[in-house]
Amino acid sequence: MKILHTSDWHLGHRLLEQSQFDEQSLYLTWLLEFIAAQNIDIVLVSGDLFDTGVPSSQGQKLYYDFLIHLKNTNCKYLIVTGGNHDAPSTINAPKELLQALSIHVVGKATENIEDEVFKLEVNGEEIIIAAVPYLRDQDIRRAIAGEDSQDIKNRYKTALINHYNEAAAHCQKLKSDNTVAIAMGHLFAVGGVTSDSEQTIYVGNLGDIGANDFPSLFDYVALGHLHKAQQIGAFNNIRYSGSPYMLSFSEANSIKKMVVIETQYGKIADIKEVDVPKFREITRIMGTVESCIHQLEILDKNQNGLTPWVEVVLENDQNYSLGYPEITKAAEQMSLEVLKVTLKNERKIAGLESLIENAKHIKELTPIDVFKLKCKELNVDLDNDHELLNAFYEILQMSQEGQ
Ligand SMILES: [Mn+2]
Repeated sequence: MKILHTSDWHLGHRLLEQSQFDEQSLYLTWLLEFIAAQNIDIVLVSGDLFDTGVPSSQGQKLYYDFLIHLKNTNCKYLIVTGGNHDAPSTINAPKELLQALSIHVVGKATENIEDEVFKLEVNGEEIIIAAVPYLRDQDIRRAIAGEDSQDIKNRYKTALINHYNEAAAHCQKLKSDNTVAIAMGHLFAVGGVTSDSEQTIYVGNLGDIGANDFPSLFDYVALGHLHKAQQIGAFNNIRYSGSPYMLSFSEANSIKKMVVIETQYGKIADIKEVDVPKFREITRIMGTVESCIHQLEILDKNQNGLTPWVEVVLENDQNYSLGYPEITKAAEQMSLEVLKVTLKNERKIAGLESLIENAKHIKELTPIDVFKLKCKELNVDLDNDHELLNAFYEILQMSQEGQ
């Protein structure tokens, strides 16, 4: 059977206040054709189906239209888990109705782990899916009741691992020898063997888990949360599919992917990345005012598809107040849109510099130390903002991977 792993559709997402409805809609139309042409049996969406907890009616319509059209393909099952952007109640509201259509939704961690595990059958072949959603601290804390309360720093991480172990134990009960088991997840997993040196800084109270923390029972782990497609360290079978279209200029020029997993005789026979077509050019150009205008002209000539969106980053020696109107004026003549013009090094670091001056040399500080100092300076309470710290770790890992 063929399983399609996707995540992070972020339906309803806007880029710099511009609606991305058009590329979302084109993606879903293309996806339906892909599912039909490739005879996909099961589709997985590993979290962040919607961009916000209260999605726009337009975003919801995209989802429900997709579900209706999916019924016209040979796809037997769809499994959707909630991500950190989703409101569990939004995902779960139509649960019973969707279940009648072989669509399973898990908006948040369930009371009983049994409710996150699905044993499915496609043409006589069985498969088990542990549809683990994004695990909020308050949803899984019960899992560590009675454990060492002093280990507060690692309690969330421990709870995460416990949750996956419980899911695996339940899969084991349902599983015969020739059954593939797949786990889903929406979290930040640290790169396995290749990033050992950085690994220690990612633990602590964030609870990020590494490739080795996933129970070996799972033949494949279908992750969401990071928007760039990637495998975790050396593990070909633990992957992020990435988002199917660009959600920020930082992803400009990247190729969007999905993953197709093929099983045969109860084993994984093939894991293959599939490129998603680019329905809109979203790009970032850099240079002097003159060079940027030249690059815009080239882009304008070569465009196809939806109106390209561009971020222009001017070199630091450029005069912004002269360059900005010059660029927007030039762009008015073209059929592309410049959404943002910035100077390369706009952010001021003076505040931070004075902050660490009396502490120690900056080289003695880790990036996380610097980030914490900066948050302190801005009166941001990091202890109560896991998401912010999590986002920082993500960016840090990406930059260390040289992206
Ligand atoms: Mn996401």
